[in-house]
Amino acid sequence: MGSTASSGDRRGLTTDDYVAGGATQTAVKILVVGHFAVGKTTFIGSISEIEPLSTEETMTQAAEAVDDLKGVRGKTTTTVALDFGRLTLSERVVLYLFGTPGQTRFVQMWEDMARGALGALILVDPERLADSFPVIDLIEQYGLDYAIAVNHFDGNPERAERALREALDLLDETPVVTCDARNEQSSAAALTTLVRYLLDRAS
Ligand SMILES: Nc1nc2c(ncn2[C@@H]2O[C@H](COP(=O)(O)OP(=O)(O)OP(=O)(O)O)[C@@H](O)[C@H]2O)c(=O)[nH]1
Ligand SMILES: [Mg+2]
Repeated sequence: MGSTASSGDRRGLTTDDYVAGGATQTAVKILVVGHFAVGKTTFIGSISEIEPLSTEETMTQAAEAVDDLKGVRGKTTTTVALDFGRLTLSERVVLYLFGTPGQTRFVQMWEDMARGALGALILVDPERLADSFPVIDLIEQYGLDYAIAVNHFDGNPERAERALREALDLLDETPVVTCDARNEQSSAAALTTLVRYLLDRAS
């Protein structure tokens, strides 16, 4: 779990650039989404300054038939409702992170989750790119701006960003960052990139 945020702009953002005059703190809702087993729970767990709410359940044999465990070593649980965490990005910007289950059978939850969100960080496993298509489609359908965080799993070869952009059919302006969801700094850097992008677009 991430450490408690200290005051000041420890993520390198300057507060006054991003918060309307007079406001002391702005709460920003961000979705952390991605296909099954891409690292959503790990990501929120690595960065949340509060004990993350997690709804992990042991995977059943029934789930094994539908959830593709190929390439996912030693995974025994899956998120059945949502992950929730909080990150104070700067003195005045607080992110509320909602991790949505990756399996398409949970898609009805997305409607509620997407409401009021400023944008989404889409976690992508470069070895399972096709699994990200429906996730990206959904986020676009809800009209949310997003950045891509390529979660680098051990032993996977590096992928050229250009090839990945083409494979995912991304707009040139869509930010793509690599991250290790287990690492607080790395996860924070991905979120900072997303928030900068969202705020630039909003201004
Ligand atoms: N090497 C490596 N392993 C990771 C990384 N992120 C997650 N993992 C591992 O990948 C597995 C799946 O991670 P989860 O965080 O459960 O993935 P999830 O997207 O929440 O999965 P669901 O909720 O079931 O869809 C776990 O065993 C993690 O320890 C990463 O950045 N690098
Ligand atoms: Mg999960």
